[in-house]
Amino acid sequence: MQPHSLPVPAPDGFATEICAGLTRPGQKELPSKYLYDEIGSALFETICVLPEYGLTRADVRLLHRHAPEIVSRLPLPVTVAELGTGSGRKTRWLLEALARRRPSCYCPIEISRSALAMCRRELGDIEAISIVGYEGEYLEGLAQVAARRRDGEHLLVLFLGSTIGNFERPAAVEFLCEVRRTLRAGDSLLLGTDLEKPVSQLLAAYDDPLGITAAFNLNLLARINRELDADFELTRFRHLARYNPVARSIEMHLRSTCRQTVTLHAAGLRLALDKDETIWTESCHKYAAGEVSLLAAQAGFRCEAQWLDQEWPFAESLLMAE
Ligand code: AVJ
Repeated sequence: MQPHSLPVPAPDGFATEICAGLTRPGQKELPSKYLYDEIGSALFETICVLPEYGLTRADVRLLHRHAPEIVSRLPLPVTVAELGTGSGRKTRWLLEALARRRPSCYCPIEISRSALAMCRRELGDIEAISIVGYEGEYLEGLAQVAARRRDGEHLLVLFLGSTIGNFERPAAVEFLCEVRRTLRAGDSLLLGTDLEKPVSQLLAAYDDPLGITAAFNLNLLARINRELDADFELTRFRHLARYNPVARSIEMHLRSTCRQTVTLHAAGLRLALDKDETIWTESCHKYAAGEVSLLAAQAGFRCEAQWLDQEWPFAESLLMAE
């Protein structure tokens, strides 16, 4: 069966959000969700197989190992909605375990069209799973999935890969509250979170010797050049990854190596950067395993079960909407 796609109506906020971030007083910033155009998504796939970046392998190991138990804890029938799928590869085990119990619907929600296409190619062959993709923002897509559910059908929301780590801690709670508001009691959320580990290990994971993460980060400027007719000179910027011990996050920045001006022609913006000034592009927050259930409780979820990876500290938590 040919999976189909329902577009989520969303105005093109790209230019607006890029300009807002670059003209902020003080620290300039760019939204990390825009790292994932076609090139960014391909670079991220490569990051996921780097020896220094154990996060994705830990996530996949946990899902592979515990898929039958995760499914056995869910009230059926269930529709699975995934927020940000990437290639969709790690979701296979869960969907296969679910399909053995009951034919179900899988709704990937992705802002990146190329990731959505990758996900369809990757998971389209699983029998007894029908795919309905949503191209758009997480909460808008989720609201549409929730609006289309049938009577007696539960929802399982997947938020894997520690994408929640991109939020500051208070914003993470607020986001979980928003998710909870679209759910009913008895629905559930499977949340993947990367856990705290030695800083040296984290820095190696976010500043790999091959420079793939640097390319991933710099591609955001290249994307702005392509899409907003801008003239960022990529050789005048350096990738920077640093640990923020207060926020307990890895921060990614792009450091300007000289005093320079940049023009974003399509957005009508001219920008001045000082030598060593940085543009903040991403934060990746790290959690303590016990912290997840506290976070969840603040948002109206009860932690039903948690699975930990020993090799690369990472947690998969099954949270039930109360
Ligand atoms: C996709 C947000 C989970 O935080 O590790 C990887 C993104 N950035 N290397 C992460 C990322 C640089 C990743 N998340």
